[in-house]
Amino acid sequence: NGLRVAIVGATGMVGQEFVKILTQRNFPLKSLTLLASDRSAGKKVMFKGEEIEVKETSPDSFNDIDLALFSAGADISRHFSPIAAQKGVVVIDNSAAFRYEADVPLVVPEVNIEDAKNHKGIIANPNCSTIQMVTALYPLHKVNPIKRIVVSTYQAVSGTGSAAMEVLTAQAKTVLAGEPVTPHIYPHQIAFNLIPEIDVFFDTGYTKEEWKMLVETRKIMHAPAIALSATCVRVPVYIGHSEAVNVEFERPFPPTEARAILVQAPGVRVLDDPTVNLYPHPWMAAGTDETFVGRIREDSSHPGGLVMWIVADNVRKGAALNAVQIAEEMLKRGWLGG
Ligand code: 2RA
Repeated sequence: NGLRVAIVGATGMVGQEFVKILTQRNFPLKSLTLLASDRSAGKKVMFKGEEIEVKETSPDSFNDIDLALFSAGADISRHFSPIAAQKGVVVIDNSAAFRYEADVPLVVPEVNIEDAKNHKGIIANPNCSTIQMVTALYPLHKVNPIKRIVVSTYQAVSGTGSAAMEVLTAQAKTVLAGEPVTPHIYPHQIAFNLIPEIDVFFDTGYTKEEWKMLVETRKIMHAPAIALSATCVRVPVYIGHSEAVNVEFERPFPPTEARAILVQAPGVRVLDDPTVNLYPHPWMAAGTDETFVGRIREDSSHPGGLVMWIVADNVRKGAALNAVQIAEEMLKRGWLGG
């Protein structure tokens, strides 16, 4: 038994994490097909001690497949996801291609797995910065509805891909050698710097990454009235997105009550004791599966409001793990395979 799974974008950063996570979680596999562009076709990837050859993605790639995990960019998803879905494949797509379509579920398992039930073949994986934030905020929203969120993000370069990680390394060495840096991939030097620009700018002055946090949070939490303002910043960190979040609720929310709820929340780990410098940070979060929360305190600018610091591995919970968890939960409910 098990599922016939295809990974599209298998040689990319998230694609490789899919392979790792399927192994780590012992996902029930009947077969694993690794797909990528013609440039990557022929590469070998180790899986459970065996070498699997990467094939070029084509329509026929999806014959006899039950589940396809996509992380190959929006263009590839837009082209191949409907072809796969037509063949009866369940697609979980990590790109932004279908996230905002009304009839495509946008799912964080700890928040709205029920939405996955009514899929029409494609389920969208949310943006990494949205996933960790709603994983932490939804348990609070359930007991005391959120009215307004102000969030600043500190996003690792792995969000851009493995080439961006190499750029950070190279630029750091260049700076330490006292030589001038030529910007690459990013509009400015990223080593020892901060870049408040992720994705394109809109004429509102917000970027598309900031817009995604607003639209996706409302859709996942079924809370169209939530007000949200985001500032998304690229930081010289390899793995792990961090977020400073101010939250206003319908009623005052004492930090002690919030902390007690978060300690029980699915997928959340509270690390919050300033007396021993205990709070999450990207270096400790990289490679883990949880969404970490610390620095929980009353918002001094809005009595009854909360401020907190949320950190997660953007390649795992922010992308590959969340998608695999959707598949696991669908399997449990009989919405997949069988
Ligand atoms: C980023 N959230 O961090 C975007 C896409 N992964 O670049």
